[in-house]
Amino acid sequence: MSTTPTEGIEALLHEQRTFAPSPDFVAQANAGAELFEQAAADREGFWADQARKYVQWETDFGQVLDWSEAPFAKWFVGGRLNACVNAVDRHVEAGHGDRVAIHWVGEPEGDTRDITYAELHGMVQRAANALADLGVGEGDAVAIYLPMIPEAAVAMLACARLGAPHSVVFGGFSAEALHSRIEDAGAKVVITSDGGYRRGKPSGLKPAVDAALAVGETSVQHVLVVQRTGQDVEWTEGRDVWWHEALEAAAETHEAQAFDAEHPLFILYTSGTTGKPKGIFHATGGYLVQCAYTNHVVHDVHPETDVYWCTADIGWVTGHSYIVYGPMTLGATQVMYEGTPDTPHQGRFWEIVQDKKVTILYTAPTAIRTFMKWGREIPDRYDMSSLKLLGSVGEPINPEAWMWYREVIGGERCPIVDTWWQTETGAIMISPVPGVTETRPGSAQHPIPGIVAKVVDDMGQEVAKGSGGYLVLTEPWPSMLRGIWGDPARYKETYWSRFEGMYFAGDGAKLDEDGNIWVLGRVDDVMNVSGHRMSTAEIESALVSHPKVAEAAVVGAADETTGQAICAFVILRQEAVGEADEAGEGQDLVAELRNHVAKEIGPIAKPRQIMIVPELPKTRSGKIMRRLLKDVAENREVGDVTTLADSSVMSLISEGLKHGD
Ligand code: 6R9
Repeated sequence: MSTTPTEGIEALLHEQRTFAPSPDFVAQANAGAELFEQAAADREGFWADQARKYVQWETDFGQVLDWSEAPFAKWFVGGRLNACVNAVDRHVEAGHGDRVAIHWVGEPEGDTRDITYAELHGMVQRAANALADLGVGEGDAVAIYLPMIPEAAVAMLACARLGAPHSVVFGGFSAEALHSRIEDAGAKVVITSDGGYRRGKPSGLKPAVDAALAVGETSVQHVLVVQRTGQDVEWTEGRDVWWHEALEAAAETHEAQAFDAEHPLFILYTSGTTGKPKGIFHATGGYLVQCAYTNHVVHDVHPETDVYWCTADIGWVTGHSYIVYGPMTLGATQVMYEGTPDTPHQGRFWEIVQDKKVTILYTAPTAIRTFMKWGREIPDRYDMSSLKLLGSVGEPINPEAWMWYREVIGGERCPIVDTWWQTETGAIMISPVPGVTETRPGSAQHPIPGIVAKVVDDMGQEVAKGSGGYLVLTEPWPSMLRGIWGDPARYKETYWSRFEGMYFAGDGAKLDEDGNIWVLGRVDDVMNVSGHRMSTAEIESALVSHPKVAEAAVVGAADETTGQAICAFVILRQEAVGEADEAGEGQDLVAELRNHVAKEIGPIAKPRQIMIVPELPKTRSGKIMRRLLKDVAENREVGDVTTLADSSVMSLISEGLKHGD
């Protein structure tokens, strides 16, 4: 069985099975083959049509794309709009106020809320007024650090309503990580909650905000606190404000103003190849257009009839584009779930699908592989006949997981869309179009209409069918990132310098004989753990910040469930070596280091394995040869060591590890 995304890729490319959509699906599908023709005939004209179809403009745009200062793009030039009005107000105005926007399912059983578009409208207006009362206005950044509760979506939309870029920080990140993100964006307000539920227990969030703001000078003037768990919180008078009190005190109606299409909508931090996370920022118009368009043609959302569920956390880009901005701009009904898939039992997801009659499910391969491990008896207990389409995102999906998803979850009737995209691309780029494409297990297949993607070799030349190379985007697209917050040079350098005039995605890919694209995973020092991007450099610097660590090297090793797992090799400082040698101390130290990483970055960054070694393999120029460490971490015969400065290092490492067992 090939269990990892990149292992056995040769075998993958011989995958011959294809699945055509059923006539029933085709008959109701939002998109047909003509969409490809329209986009190919006139790409910019095509995007102009989508922009006017999916988004309500306060002022229509003139020029579709201004690429004169490439790679800095302007889309829908001169257009003015309000993202929140598009996601909320206009559905109420169109008479759909009674439609449920969010079927919210809390982690504790029975803790649910249904929120209609009319109710959402009331909430975003009050929240916008409350933020304005705290001094937030156009261009002021707001950090959001919340669990998966409706207020997270409301907070984002209220910011958008004011033209205040939001920066959502995943609730699993530590105080340290939160601090650097708050300060990099210069956030004026932080929106958080007392806590959230995780695996049946309340756990605190506000303490991390308090700690993040205690680090030193801060740009933050106020902290808005949602009451979720009711647990005790420390309170800083004058700074902290209860969300419910602020909303109650705020005016009921808020007149939204339109902003320029290029006005920044949000910043979202993602791991890069250096230790410093990149603040990716997106502009309002193009982003909204592509989110709504893709949610309509790829997920095939029919707002009047579907119940859509994207299982991502709002702290990741998938939650931004496919919980908040895509589905809500369409006026869809969706499920939002607070907890983990195994709380209180391993059938929780399927129980939700059954109870809420979910028709479209969008989740990640790591979750699918976990469900496979738990066994099909669990989903088999539930009635999932409501499902009509399944989606996958975040990492390559191996054909076994794809087939299991199709058979066990989709009852062999639902098309699967394997969607490739990134925080930077803002919305889906490569994916089957479900009423058109004959799907092939394990491949994201082809760019969607309006997008141009290629696989190129080292020299930037397109590769032949059957060959591999780098995934690039050769034309700008509406939801493309507009830059890295405060660092235009890094934007150019990271994405636009590898190949002349092309966006370098950082992923390796192959073309099969039929021209399908198979995305293989990162070719840089970014790992993909359960669909979350983690930088080797960031974890290395967290390890080295521990007083007992002299040097660290981190690699992503293949893992059956999480795709990749974090494996760290650590050289101790001289004074710590003796200590670790004493019986039992080594294990304690490993635990201490894992906790240290959790404290610095967050529990998701905890290495699966930390190996204490006497040396690290380096080239003569001093570069750590992660390839060799990967061999060790994956229990393989160590590869070519001829470029090592000291070729005995690898045997030293292997010897040390054997004794260490
Ligand atoms: C949306 C999201 C982006 C990286 C990307 C790639 C990997 C995402 C994938 C996929 C293969 C897919 N990735 N979707 N690889 N097939 N369908 O995940 O954004 O967190 O920025 O990660 O995830 O390596 O470069 P982000």
